[in-house]
Amino acid sequence: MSNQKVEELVVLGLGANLGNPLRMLELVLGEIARLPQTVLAAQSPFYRTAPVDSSGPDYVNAVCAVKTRLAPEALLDELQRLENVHGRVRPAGVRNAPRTLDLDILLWGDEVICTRRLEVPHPRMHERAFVLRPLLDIFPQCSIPGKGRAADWLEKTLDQRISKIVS
Ligand code: A4P
Ligand code: MG
Repeated sequence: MSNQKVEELVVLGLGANLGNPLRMLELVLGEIARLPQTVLAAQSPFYRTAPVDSSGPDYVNAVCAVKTRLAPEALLDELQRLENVHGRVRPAGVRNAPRTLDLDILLWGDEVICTRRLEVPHPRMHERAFVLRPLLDIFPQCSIPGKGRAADWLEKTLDQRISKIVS
């Protein structure tokens, strides 16, 4: 894929490290595929990853790409609803607390979005192997608006432990 082809594609990041993270991500991918006005276009392999600026057990992470007619904040509403349905708790004052499910909007085509509720590209995605590895699996030429080639950023994350889950 090239950026030109996927301009309308929205890339989502999925992560979990409480409960049964792999099962959770499999389940939620099915739910994302059934969101209104939304089609699941691609999904990455699953990865086991060490917590980055977080605590608790290893995470399972993946990314997926959707085509959607929802507006960005309407999609965010749907993703937060899924997080809540699956028992996401946000302990007051704890940054990056362990979680049953985290759904982030990573990319919205080549757009830059900055509202009170939403920052896209996700401001930390380029520093994280748990985003970059699965992103490059489904989108090898990916360029992050304002940051450049995702592959170049991945080279800077070699200290972050990550391994593909082979099923
Ligand atoms: N928000 C702003 N921009 C966005 C966006 N692009 N996508 C706002 C989603 N939400 C966005 O999010 C807090 C607020 O961010 C939301 O209300 C929304 O309006 P949250 O999901 O409640 O909190 P969070 O997940 O702790 O924040 P965030 O920014 O997603 O955290 P990070 O920085 O992504 O860190 N280590 C491993 N190995 N794997 C992980 O998945 N995840 C984190 C989360 C840390 N370490 C990790 C992992
Ligand atoms: Mg989040």
